[in-house]
Amino acid sequence: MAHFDEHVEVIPETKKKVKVPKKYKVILLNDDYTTMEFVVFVLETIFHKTPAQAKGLMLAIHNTGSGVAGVYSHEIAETKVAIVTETSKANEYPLRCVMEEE
Ligand code: NFA
Repeated sequence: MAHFDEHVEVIPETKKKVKVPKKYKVILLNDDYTTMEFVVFVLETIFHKTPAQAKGLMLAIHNTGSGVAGVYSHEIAETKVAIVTETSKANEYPLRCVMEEE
């Protein structure tokens, strides 16, 4: 008697802490060669800005050197950067796009 549990393994509790996912700013950088029209096109098609928002943001990037096109999860931000970079290269523009932790 009193030997029911002699083969019972005790498994240590594993981590169960919930982490708040970080957010990332996707930033476009000004340059002297990319056309304003192409930047507006990128902002409308890849970042879903209205024509008025796209024009305003493009001018802000042109005037200040950079601007935030959107804020996303790590994976979505990486994908946006890749799509902007590939689309720019395909159109022979040097437009740069980077991500930065918010
Ligand atoms: N500076 C570019 C031009 O005058 C326009 C531009 C805006 C480029 C925003 C990149 C980002 N044609």
